[in-house]
Amino acid sequence: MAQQSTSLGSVRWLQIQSASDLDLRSQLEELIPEQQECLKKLKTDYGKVQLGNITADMVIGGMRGIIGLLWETSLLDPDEGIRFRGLSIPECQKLLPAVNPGGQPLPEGLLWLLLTGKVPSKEQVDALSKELSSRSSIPDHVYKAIDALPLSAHPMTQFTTGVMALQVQSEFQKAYENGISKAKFWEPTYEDSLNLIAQVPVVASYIYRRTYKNGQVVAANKSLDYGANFSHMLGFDDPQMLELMRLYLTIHSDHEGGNVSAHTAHLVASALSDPYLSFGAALNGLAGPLHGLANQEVLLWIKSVVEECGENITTEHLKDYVWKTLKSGKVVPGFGHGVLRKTDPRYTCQREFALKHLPDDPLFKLVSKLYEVVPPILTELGKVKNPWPNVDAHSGVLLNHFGLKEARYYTVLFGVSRSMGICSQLIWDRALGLPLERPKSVTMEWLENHFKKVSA
Ligand code: AMX
Repeated sequence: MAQQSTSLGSVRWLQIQSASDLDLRSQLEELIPEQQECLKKLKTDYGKVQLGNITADMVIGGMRGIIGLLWETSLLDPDEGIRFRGLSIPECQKLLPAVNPGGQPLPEGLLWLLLTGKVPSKEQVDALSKELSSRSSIPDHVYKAIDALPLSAHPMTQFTTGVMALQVQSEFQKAYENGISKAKFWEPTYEDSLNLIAQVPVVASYIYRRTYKNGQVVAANKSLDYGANFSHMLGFDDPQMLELMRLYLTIHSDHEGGNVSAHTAHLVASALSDPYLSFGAALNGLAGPLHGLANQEVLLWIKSVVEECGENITTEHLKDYVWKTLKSGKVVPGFGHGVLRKTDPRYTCQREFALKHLPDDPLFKLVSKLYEVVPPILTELGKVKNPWPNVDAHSGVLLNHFGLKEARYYTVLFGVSRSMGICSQLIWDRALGLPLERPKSVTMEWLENHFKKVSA
């Protein structure tokens, strides 16, 4: 096994694998005892050391800035953006295996990285692609559960329903009922997680075809990689769209632990709910407009601009439109973030993709114009902590360009990708034996009395 130099700093386990070791699960079997020891040592050495101060503003303001979770798979820097196991998005684009040299990373490679902290070889990624493909069959009752919903049901409602119907197969639930020992919890969690990650594209594409293409389902092509096969099952085979899907699934996978969907999964799983229950809960959080649904909202909002003012709207008119949105008490979707304080690198890499593949697309041009117009306006408002665009400001126009135009479906794509980040961490939650999550809540009266007492 060749060791990569540590020039990328914080990457703890970055190694290039030899082609011989193709089994992801056996990699984890090696890593888990090592990481359990690390956590034990951390608790012994620093367990009682204080970590920051909590103010009333943080308690009232949605726990912003409170360090309160362990999340191993990724870390978010307010200025730099996301790092997956220490690797930034451009580093992932450079180091993770691709179908073609210099192409977009294969999402299976990212999954391997998230789970092990190691950059996989192309052979390992190919083996994982095959494994996911072999785990992707869907029991009939799942389709029936989805079909019980009207076609008008929001695709995210259909998606959660599908995931909940898959839950009846949970290996973790069965093992728990059979009295599995705590030390082995991670094993059925791993099985459920890989099954779930393998199954969600099939369920998601079924929902798309059912809702928008008269139920004409496209069969899987098992020779394709995970992202390409998903795009194929949705009905899109343009090679550029396949590359977009690989990029899309890679960059939406994980965004550390405190965002609504990741935190929800972690919280629910802390009650030893299985990965299906936990991921289903996460999807319900992702379906909120301040979180994952923002990608739908962005495209609908952009289309409303075009409808009212045309594609060639002037900068001055666009400014007026943004102000009109704000004055009607709405947010500008796709801008702002709970943690980020600069342009989201997930936005930047999508912009680079657009500049390369669709520079003349009129909606891309509008998105570029918004990049100039919106931040100064949000800054002028005076209260917005981050005026810059986030991931959702860009994804819709790319999908729209390649024919995936149904904005109400977009959050499902986000959810498919998020299964990789969330499930990777859930496996580590069980491997590290992380406990039930139970923060303390207080009332306004409690806070008032507390501050009176401490200031007396
Ligand atoms: N448009 C208008 N107002 C905005 C704004 C935006 N894009 N972003 C923040 N603000 C407002 C907030 O609503 C808040 O107003 P209030 O004090 O009157 O309630 C004020 O600015 C301060 O908010 P903040 O501390 O800067 O942001 P936050 O951490 O509370 O919220 C977020 C972050 C993302 C919910 C917010 O920026 C937002 O609503 N953005 C638009 C929706 C969006 O794009 N969401 C997707 C985020 C990425 C993701 O999860 N997929």
